[in-house]
Amino acid sequence: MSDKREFWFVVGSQYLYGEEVLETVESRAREMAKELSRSLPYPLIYKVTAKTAGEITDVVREANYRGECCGVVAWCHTFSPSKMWINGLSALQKPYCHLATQYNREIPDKEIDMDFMNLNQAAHGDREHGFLAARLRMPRKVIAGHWTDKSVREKLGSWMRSAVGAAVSREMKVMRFGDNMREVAVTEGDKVEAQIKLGWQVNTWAVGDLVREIGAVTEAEIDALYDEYTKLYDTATDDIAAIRYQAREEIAIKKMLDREGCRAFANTFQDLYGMEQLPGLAAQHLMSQGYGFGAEGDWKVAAMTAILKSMGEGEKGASAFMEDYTYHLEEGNEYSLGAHMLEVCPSIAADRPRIETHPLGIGMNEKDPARLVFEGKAGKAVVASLVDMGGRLRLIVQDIEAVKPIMPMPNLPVARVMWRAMPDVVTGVECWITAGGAHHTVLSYDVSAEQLRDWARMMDIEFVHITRETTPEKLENELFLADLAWKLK
Ligand SMILES: [Mn+2]
Repeated sequence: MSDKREFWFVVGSQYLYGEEVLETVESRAREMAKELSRSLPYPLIYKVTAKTAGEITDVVREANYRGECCGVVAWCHTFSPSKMWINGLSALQKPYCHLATQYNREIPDKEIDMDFMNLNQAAHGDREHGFLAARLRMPRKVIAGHWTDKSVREKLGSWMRSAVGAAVSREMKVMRFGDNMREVAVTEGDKVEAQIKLGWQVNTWAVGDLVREIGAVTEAEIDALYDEYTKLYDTATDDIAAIRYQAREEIAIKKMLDREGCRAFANTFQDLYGMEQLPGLAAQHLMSQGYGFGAEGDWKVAAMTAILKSMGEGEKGASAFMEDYTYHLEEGNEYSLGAHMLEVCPSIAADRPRIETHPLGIGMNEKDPARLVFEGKAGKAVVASLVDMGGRLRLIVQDIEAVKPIMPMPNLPVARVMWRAMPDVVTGVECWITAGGAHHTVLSYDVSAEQLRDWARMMDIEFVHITRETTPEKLENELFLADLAWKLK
């Protein structure tokens, strides 16, 4: 994993205007990068005022090579003939954003003359630059507006987070304990395709190795993590031994993940050989630290959970492994209830979670697993599902409005989130099922659909967005055309 992350600012110009203009362009570009960095989630580093094909190729080679460079932001202060960009941009392997801005906000009525026009012609230069990227069919983000505008900084910051998600994806290693749940289709997928497209290294480790690691955890290690649990969560059980066993599991899983550089893991209740409990609290507390998790062997949702977390605040944002469980279909007052057998991340909790222990009806549990129970936050969110369509990956994102659960459900022994899918619950379900979306998703309050669209573009995979405006008819047509387009690609 790369600890340092930054973005590079490359400004287009040419030698036509003379030294003085180029010096002005450079000093302004430095000022802009410095000022923008103050309100962006990652630093924007000024690199070069590009005047030749050689300079552009050099900076692109460097950007490709440097692990800390998560993307390139380009802007043309003056006209910058774009044939000089062909060799460089053709070689670019990092996410690319075209910031179509200009240094001055307003046209200076009295001062404007031909010197001003030559220096400040981004409207002209950015069109030339945009044509070339279009001609190269380059995946890119275009952001327009004055560089000091809040909306421009927010868009750029949001794109940066998507690019960090792309970097995390390329570094992703997923640890699998056990195979997929028997007979389940949607959690399957082509791991070679996932590595080619997304960079994920998805491999398996023996449950027996984990059991040995669990056995080697010391009481002192458990004491320390148990203390942390009690600081963060209320204890609503007398079964302290069950909580301590979850701590033991968490420590063992974390050691194995960190030793192998894995940022996500998947397990299955059908293969817990030698373990007393399905990891519940253990998986939940690991997720709160930024690790991804997928149940029933779902390595795709495990990696996606880690990626969406990395795109949020502090690279471990409010995103959680989620499952659509059951509906409330009261006419005019419909909701989805999301939960899981145990493993929902407490980063999405509305209040302080409680640790509870309850029997678990299915799986290999010898003892009642400890888990965190809480209600999810209210607010706008998305659910995202990555499915393997055979020959390509499809990311399906649906806008949702989470609410405080409309009933207490005192006998439900797991964390729960209640929401209304867009455009409405019933149509939303029709659209989701039409698109082939899974029951497992990542639910995120931190990551927007636009960020996921940017991420899907960076990874060159299909993106389907179900919004307030989506109808089953339009969606069906869109999926049909996309299917043809992706087969031709
Ligand atoms: Mn599940």
